Amino acid sequence: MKYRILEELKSRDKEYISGEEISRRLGISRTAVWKYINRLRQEGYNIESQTNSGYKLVQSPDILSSFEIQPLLKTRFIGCEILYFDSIDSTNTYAKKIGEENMKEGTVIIADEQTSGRGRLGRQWMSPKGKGIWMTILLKPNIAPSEASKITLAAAYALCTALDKCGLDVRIKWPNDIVVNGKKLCGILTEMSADMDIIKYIAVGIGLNANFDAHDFDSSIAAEATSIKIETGKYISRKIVASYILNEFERVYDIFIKEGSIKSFLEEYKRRSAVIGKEIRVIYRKEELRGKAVDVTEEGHLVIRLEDGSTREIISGEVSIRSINGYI
Ligand code: BT5
Repeated sequence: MKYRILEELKSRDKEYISGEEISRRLGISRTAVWKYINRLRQEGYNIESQTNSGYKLVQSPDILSSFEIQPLLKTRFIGCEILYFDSIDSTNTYAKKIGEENMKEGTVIIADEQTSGRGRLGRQWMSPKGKGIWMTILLKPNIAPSEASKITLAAAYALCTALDKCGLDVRIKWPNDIVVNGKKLCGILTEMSADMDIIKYIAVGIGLNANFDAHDFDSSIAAEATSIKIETGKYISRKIVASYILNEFERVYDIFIKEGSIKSFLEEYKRRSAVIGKEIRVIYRKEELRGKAVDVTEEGHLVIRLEDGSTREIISGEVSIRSINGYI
């Protein structure tokens, strides 16, 4: 009911609608209307009231609910179901719980805050309230499990094209980081449940730092992390950025599924790579490799030319890359 009242207010486009009209249209008492209006105010909706004119929506908060995001989507299936949480342990953990159930492909889980946000290999992901976009896209692709890591590449590429729209020049630090000016802006955590040759579901978790100020970062990551606000100097609307990401993700994912390959965006992906052409150090299954990153293959593997001149392909998912001098 709360959201039906919001719809009524939004339909007036910043003009007043009387409490009596809302109560008549929705079949509830005027006292009930008043109560719901107060709840919306508590959520951050700025609603003015005037004795003779009624209520007017002046401003909506930057909430990542389906109600706020869905009108901005141009997608067929990504985000058609959005599950929004004020606070959750981890959107990926939740996605894994519901992934086994009959959830629709493209369901998106978003939280304003994560209390146990996860990175790869049990690492922590800092996800404070209201500062970022913490979301997971649930997919059920009909592809071989061995192809799944390519979805991280597709997501990274889609994030780049989405972040272009925010005026940022971002780069991909293979396999799962998006960086800007050498600092980490966003991380991707792709998790899968599969039988031998069939995928049950894939959870693509995206953690994007939106409105952090420099002092908001924990001291352990402050030197390596950045946000859209720090880079552009402007507060951004998270719901708009979230909609860019979901729109772009569906576009790129559709290409990948239709063509069964990352070929059509691989060149552009490589152009945006933060590592190709750089001397890097790779920690791969506790072994340290040093060399030059020279390519990303159609399989999504990183090719390194080692110091002895031989080349080695590193598969996605188990690698940390640190340049010889620091984070990137
Ligand atoms: C990642 O792991 O970069 C994947 C992060 C995925 C987070 C999303 S949020 C929505 C969804 N739900 C989840 O629970 N997770 C996903 P990795 O490459 O392992 O990087 C983790 C490392 O990044 C940490 O060890 C820190 O050094 C650093 N880090 C932690 N929080 C950060 C932040 N907010 N910004 C930048 N760096 C961060």
